[in-house]
Amino acid sequence: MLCARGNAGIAQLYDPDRLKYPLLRKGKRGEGKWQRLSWHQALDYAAEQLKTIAEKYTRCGVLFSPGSDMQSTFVHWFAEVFGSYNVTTHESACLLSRNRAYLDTFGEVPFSDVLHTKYIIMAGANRFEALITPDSIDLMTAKKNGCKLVVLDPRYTKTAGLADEWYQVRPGTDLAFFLALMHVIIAEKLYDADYAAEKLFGLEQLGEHVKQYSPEWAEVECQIPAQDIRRIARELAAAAPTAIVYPGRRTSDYVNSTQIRRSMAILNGLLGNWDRPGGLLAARQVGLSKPELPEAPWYEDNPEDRLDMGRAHMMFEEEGSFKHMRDAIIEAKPYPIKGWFVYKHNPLQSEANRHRTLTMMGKLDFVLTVDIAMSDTAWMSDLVLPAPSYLERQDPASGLQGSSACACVVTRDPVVPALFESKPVFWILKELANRLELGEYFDFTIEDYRKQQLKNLPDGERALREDGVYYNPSKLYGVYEGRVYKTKSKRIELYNERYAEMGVDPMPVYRSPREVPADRFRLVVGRNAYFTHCTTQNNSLLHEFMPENTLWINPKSASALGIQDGDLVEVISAAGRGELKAEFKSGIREDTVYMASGFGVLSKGLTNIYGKGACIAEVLEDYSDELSGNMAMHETFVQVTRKVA
Ligand SMILES: Nc1nc2c(c(=O)[nH]1)N[C@H]1C(S)=C(S)[C@@H](COP(=O)(O)OP(=O)(O)OC[C@H]3O[C@@H](n4cnc5c(=O)[nH]c(N)nc54)[C@H](O)[C@@H]3O)O[C@H]1N2
Ligand SMILES: Nc1nc2c(c(=O)[nH]1)N[C@H]1C(S)=C(S)[C@@H](COP(=O)(O)OP(=O)(O)OC[C@H]3O[C@@H](n4cnc5c(=O)[nH]c(N)nc54)[C@H](O)[C@@H]3O)O[C@H]1N2
Ligand SMILES: [Mo]
Repeated sequence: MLCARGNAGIAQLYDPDRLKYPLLRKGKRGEGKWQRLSWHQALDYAAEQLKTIAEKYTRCGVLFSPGSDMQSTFVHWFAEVFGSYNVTTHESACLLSRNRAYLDTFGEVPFSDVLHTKYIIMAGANRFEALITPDSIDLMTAKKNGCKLVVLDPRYTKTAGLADEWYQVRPGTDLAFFLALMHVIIAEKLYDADYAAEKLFGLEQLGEHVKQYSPEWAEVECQIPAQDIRRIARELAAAAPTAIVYPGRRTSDYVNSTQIRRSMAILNGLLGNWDRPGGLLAARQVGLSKPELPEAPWYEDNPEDRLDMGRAHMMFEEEGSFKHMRDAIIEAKPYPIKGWFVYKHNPLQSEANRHRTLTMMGKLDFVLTVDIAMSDTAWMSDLVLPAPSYLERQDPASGLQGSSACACVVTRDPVVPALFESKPVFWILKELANRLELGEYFDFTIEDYRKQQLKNLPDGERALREDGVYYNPSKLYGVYEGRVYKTKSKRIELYNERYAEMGVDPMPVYRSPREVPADRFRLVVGRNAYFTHCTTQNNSLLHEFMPENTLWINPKSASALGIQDGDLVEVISAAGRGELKAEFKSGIREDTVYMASGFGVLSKGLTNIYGKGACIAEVLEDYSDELSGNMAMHETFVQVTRKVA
């Protein structure tokens, strides 16, 4: 199960660039002048700043952004008792559009039973590089067992390389492909009519709607041959219900991502694969209990809503949207935010349009970052607090579902004591709570918390202690028997009435993406297997694999611009620019370029990578999905020119 990053974890633990003690900014933001503080001084200072902002701007004047790890739950809890509902995480740069689409089709976000399926269409996902380890392993096993894998990607990824069929789809047009698949399946009546009558809502409307979307029509849009679309539709239907249109993971790509993902969800509905072996399964309950905590206080003077409220049609209430939050902070509308508590989140590298994030930070009086390294966001903060890495921490228990079968409870105990003066965020929050007269809400230990979480799992504590993991042997298939879907119609919604009422297309309507101008390329983003987002680039072991990022460019397009393999090029968009080496890749479309994230850092505290490569977050413009407010990172066009050395 260990991938390169897990194997290289020890170099993260002993990275000489680790943050070692609390640091207070001295010079201008980003100047890199720091004063070492004791924990006592640092916490007093932070509490003072938070109090001042709360008094002047209400408690919602502080934004919290907890990235995802097993202690971020405490940051959410702290925000709640402190009294701010302005919380936003990395999720609105990740998967919210997919979640929106599945919730609005099935009433919940499913897992795919990759291991047992016979046919998978994977579009806009790269499971053999963007590793979700159990799922990636399942996909490999399924393939060995004869499952057919069809991949759509404008780049020849490792997943494309191992697929049975790979289509270099025109970016932003997957919707045309999926609508055409439905066109064939419905026209040729390749679905299970009894199942449809019982479980599906709106099949008639869908049938009418997709009449216009023939494979011949789709071919012009997505550049996948009509005969292949027709054949794939028939193969898919023949394999159904043991067939999956893979729901995907990071779907922060287009302005209509929710509708693209909804077309995939609807197609899954038509395949009848829900709750069946080799299909889409409901998330499993692993049996953790929610610890009892005191009721959070209510603050009368707070504004009515989150700051980003209403900026997109259907945002998630607890998540909002980083993009819209940032816009609202810059505009100070409808009210000002002046403080920012950042935990394990590095928006200056992970959110599109770095200049905008810097502008937002310019509006803030106090930015506090808790990290293990001097990330770009830490570098631009006022107070930086050192945290222990995952090998040095005790964490609460956490439910984890890596694949359909792998639903388990995990936890973490330290392998080595915390290095330097690093302190877990739980401790930091407890100390801050004490200083803000909120101590009663943090009057527990992680051990107490974990005990409460495990109280309904008789074998839980033993399993975690001895096996390191607790598997809940709950039922995998058929959990929806006798149950209704959590949708308005109580069925699988091919047609969504709620959308129609809100003036949103109740079934996905195809609109052609903006044409890439002749002298530009579309920039797309994506993972590689060495790095976790923008975290492990500076890890000395992984750094050897990939010391800098390059611009993937098709040799034909490059040659037309006088660019040779390895030349330094400048990449310019309306948002920003970067300089990096060109790398010839014959497997990327001629109208598309790609670069990995996490390079071109501002922080001089990341000594292996400072000065290397370009920052994609600077180049990406800040489009967003119209429905969910999720970032849309594949909408940026760039100009590429050779730099004369
Ligand atoms: N090694 C590693 N593994 C990870 C992570 C990591 O940081 N490192 N992060 C984890 C996380 S948080 C996530 S969300 C997942 C992400 O997992 P995925 O969503 O599977 O991964 P991405 O790399 O974002 O892959 C998106 C792919 O879509 C392609 N693409 C771009 N435009 C289009 C288009 O219009 N149509 C189609 N069909 N394809 C297009 C891109 O070229 C890219 O290969 O990975 C997880 N696994
Ligand atoms: N260009 C581009 N942008 C993207 C993506 C992309 O593919 N390309 N993917 C998007 C997706 S899917 C996601 S999920 C987001 C992820 O975006 P982020 O969550 O911002 O990225 P990470 O790199 O996971 O982590 C952020 C910070 O956590 C710190 N950190 C790591 N371990 C620990 C720890 O144990 N404790 C503490 N306190 N800090 C720690 C790291 O040093 C880093 O500064 O990025 C999104 N943005
Ligand atoms: Mo993600």
